[in-house]
This record gives sequence, structure tokens and C-alpha cells, in this order.
Amino acid sequence: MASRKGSHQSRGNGDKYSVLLPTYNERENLPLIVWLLVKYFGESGYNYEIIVIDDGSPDGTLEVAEQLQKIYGEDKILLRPRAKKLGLGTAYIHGIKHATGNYVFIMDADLSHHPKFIPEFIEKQREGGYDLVSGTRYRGDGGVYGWDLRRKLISRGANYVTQVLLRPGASDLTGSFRLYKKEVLESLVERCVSKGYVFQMEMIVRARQGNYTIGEVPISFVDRVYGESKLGGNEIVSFLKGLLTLFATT
Ligand SMILES: Nc1nc2c(ncn2[C@@H]2O[C@H](COP(=O)(O)OP(=O)(O)OP(=O)(O)O)[C@@H](O)[C@H]2O)c(=O)[nH]1
Ligand SMILES: *[C@@H]1O[C@H](CO)[C@@H](O)[C@H](O)[C@H]1NC(C)=O
Ligand SMILES: [Mg+2]
Repeated sequence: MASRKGSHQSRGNGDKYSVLLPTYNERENLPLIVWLLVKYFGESGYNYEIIVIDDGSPDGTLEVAEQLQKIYGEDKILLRPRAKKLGLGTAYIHGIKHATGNYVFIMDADLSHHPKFIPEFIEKQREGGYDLVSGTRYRGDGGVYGWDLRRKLISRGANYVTQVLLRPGASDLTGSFRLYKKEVLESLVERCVSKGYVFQMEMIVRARQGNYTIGEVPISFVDRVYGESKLGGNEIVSFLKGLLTLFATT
């Protein structure tokens, strides 16, 4: 990747990027993801803010976030916690309300999504003026690391079934590393009804319906090292239910 070390000037005609980081029990991961975000935004010179939406994590994630805010500053790290675990979808809605950027990044805080890809998302967006840029594990140099065969099959299968049923015109539907124009994200989130794993997929499907333009950036996805994974039989069943609902209503 091209290095732009030394250019700490603000770049890009007043554009500002708000990064929404929803967290639930990410005490070990948060310092590293924030450090990497600061590093890659700093090197590339884009204006940014990081919004941490913690849902009352019992492991003390919020206290860690407060320490990070002291280190990096209140203009860079914004804390918008909620009292209890209310789910990812509403965490995004909550975060968007507080975002002051005209572009919004959505990514996981568990280091599955590496901040080194951030400049590529931004360049891709600017290149085509896209309404949204989606990270893809299924194109170019993209890929998945650390998953067992079962999980790879589930992810591939879900992607394939959805491609056939809904023809959404994007190669990675369940991925959640994306860059949106803020007003596009707001209008999509308003229209989305599903929860859980289907949510990311519905966002892309609705984007296509609304004739929004979609760019793609190949990303490598790395499974979480710290913390528990939550994908079980329940998630798969609710994913299939959600998919069928989406199929029936679009
Ligand atoms: N605020 C908030 N964040 C959440 C909630 N559930 C998950 N998250 C965060 O959302 C991101 C994605 O959740 P993950 O648990 O990593 O989901 P996943 O990647 O599908 O599954 P695993 O990584 O295998 O556990 C992480 O940063 C979580 O900390 C929630 O209810 N509220
Ligand atoms: C999207 O484009 C198609 C084809 O040009 C058009 O028929 C449709 O009405 C458009 N939808 C929206 C929501 O603008
Ligand atoms: Mg994860």
C-alpha cells in the first residue's frame, strides 16, 4: 500500500469521516483498534472522529474507552454509551445521531476489520463518487482468516443463497466493513427492518433498490482473537428466517 507518512495536513475539501465502533465486551481489542485508526487516519491526513457505542459491557470496555479519550482527545474519541445491550442495529442508529462527519464508516471493534483498509475505502469512494463502499472478502485479494470450515461454509452459503434470491449486485453481503455517505446511511437505516446477521445484507439490498451506487474494496477478514464468538445454531436459524422475510418483502 502507498505510504503517505508525513502528510499530517487535513486532506479532502472539508470531508470528515465518522467511525462508528459498537462495542460489547471488547476491553482487550479497543485500545489496539483505536490506535490503528488514529495511525492510519493520521498518516493519510483525512479528518475523522471515532464514536464508541458501548452497551454496558460488564468487562469494563467503557472505562478503557474513557482512558483512550484522555489519550487521544475528546474531539477524536466520542463516547456515546447506552445502559444495556440493545443490539447492533440500534447501536448504529444511536451512533449516527451523534456523527458530525459527512461520511460514516461502520466496522467491528474486534480487529476482524483492519483499519489499514480505510484509505482504500476513501479513495474508492472518491474515484466513483459512490454512495457506499463495501468491503468484500469474495473478490480480488479479499479473504477470510481463522475460520473453520463450518463457518466458512455458512458464510459462503448465506452469501450464495442471497445472491441467487435477491441479486443485489455486490459480492459480499454479510460483511460489515463499509463506508457510507451519511445521508445515504440515514435513509437506509430507516428503511431496514431486520436484526442480527441479516441487517448488513438488507442494507445492501435496499441500497440497490434505491438505486444507490456501490463500490467495492477487497479486504481480508481475520477472526477475533480476544473474546467469545457468538455464531451458533440460533443465529443460523434466525438468519434464514430473516433472509426469507427479506425475499418476501422485496
Ligand atoms: N453496542 C453494541 N455492540 C455490539 C453488540 N453486539 C455486538 N457488538 C459489537 O459489534 C461488533 C460485531 O460483533 P461480533 O460479536 O464481533 O459479531 P461477529 O463478528 O459476527 O461474531 P464473532 O466475532 O465471531 O463474535 C463488535 O465490535 C461487537 O463488540 C450490541 O448489542 N451492542
Ligand atoms: C431505479 O432505477 C430504475 C431503472 O432506471 C427505475 O425504474 C426505478 O424507478 C428507480 N428506483 C428508484 C427508487 O429511484
Ligand atoms: Mg467479530
